[in-house]
Amino acid sequence: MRFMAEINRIVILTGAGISAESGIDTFRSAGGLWEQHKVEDVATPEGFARDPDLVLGFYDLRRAALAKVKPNAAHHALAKLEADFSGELLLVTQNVDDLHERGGSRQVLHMHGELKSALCTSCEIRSPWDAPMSDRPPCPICQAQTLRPDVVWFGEMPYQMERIYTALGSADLFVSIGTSGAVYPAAGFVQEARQTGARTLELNLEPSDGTHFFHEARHGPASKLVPTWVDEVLGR
Ligand code: BV8
Repeated sequence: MRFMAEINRIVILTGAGISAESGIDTFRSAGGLWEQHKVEDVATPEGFARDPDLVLGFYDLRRAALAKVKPNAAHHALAKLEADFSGELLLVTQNVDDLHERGGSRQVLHMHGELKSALCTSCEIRSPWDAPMSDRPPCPICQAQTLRPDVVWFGEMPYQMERIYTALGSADLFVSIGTSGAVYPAAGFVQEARQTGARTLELNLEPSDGTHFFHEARHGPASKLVPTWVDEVLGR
């Protein structure tokens, strides 16, 4: 790792692996979410149009499960980094859970949306949401019974891409935590960062699909790797 004093602007990308030790299923490991359901049935606009009850039920279960899990040491370490790091930090997550926020992070960019948010397909306004949608509750804004999970499905544009690319363009360190590097555009962020001269570090249980793009890769559980790395950055 380059001498820490030169690190002023960090971009972090997290994926399902950072929440695995909290008890939330990842997508592509054995028994993961994509083994229980076909992606095209539950994570595409076409699947939602075809069978809205199946999709609303899938997200209702995942939303309800949040009450039974809690942040782990990796989430808490990133919150400590946000509080104590004197430079600029952008935390981008592909996760739709709220464990970063419950772990103490105050600025979290959910590029694939959030379970605890509802998007109305009539007025297109987002509202904080923590209840089921299968019973077609009315939109808090326009009352239409047309709420959908505020998550980015395959074929849909992830959120705040402009802001992410701007941050990648001026980062001096990009860290990828707990993601398989299987889904774009997130999987391409490491290459964006390298093009602008950033150092790149992968913290993951095992080598990801894009591990060869990283200057450095450390493999092991996030609850061990992330606190150690945060202490390094904070010079502890
Ligand atoms: C888009 C919904 C364009 C919410 C998800 C080429 C270029 C660009 C796009 C494409 C392309 N080819 C295909 C595409 C389209 C597609 C895509 O990438 N497909 C893939 C499958 C090839 N991408 C899209 O459709 C994206 N949109 O491109 O729009 C566009 C342009 C113009 C106009 C309109 C549109 C949208 C992608 C978002 C899809 N939504 N989820 C939800 O239900 O959660 S994706 C889903 O997979 C998750 O959101 C997650 O973000 C994503 C990646 O999964 P990971 O988080 O990495 O989880 P995974 O299980 O895969 O891996 C976990 C990792 O953790 C593993 O490596 C494991 O080893 C590690 N791990 C496990 N335990 C631990 C651990 N690590 C540390 N500690 C542990 N304890």
